[in-house]
Amino acid sequence: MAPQYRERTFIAVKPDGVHRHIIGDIIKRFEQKGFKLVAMKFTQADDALLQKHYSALSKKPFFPDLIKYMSSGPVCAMVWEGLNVVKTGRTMLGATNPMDSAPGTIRGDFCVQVGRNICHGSDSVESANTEVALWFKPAELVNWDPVAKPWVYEDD
Ligand code: IDP
Repeated sequence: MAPQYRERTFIAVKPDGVHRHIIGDIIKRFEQKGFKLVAMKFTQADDALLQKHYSALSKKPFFPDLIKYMSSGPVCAMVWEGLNVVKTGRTMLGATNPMDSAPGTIRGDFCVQVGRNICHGSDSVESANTEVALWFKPAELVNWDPVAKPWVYEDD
């Protein structure tokens, strides 16, 4: 498969999304779009993992609350693959603050406040690679080709 179709992003349903039973809706949107699930785990993240994951935000005033929120319950961590999946995944999630997220986006449709915005998505290819490696072992990433592949991609 051509390398541009192999781009990967890290998507996680946050504890509020889990408690509110929105895991299925989020998976459904990525599946319907045509992206391919490569890895998924239901897990309770510890503070050490979350501090690494959000290290770029460690100086923000909301950082302690963010770690508390993200460690307060299970998350559904996933890796999705496909053409332009990082940028498209962010578009599907909507703006960080649900007050600014357009209707039709995941955050625009399912949540209200920035500190309870139900879903994470990598913001660049570089951070996606870092996040995938932080949350998953290489052996947990499944290599497979969906039978629908030629119905999603023109030339592969
Ligand atoms: P992103 O999740 O859309 O990439 P970031 O700026 O990286 O946005 O922030 C990470 C997470 O931190 C957000 O998704 C949200 O849960 C939380 N967050 C961001 N800004 C605020 C804030 O102003 N107050 C409370 N929580 C915030």
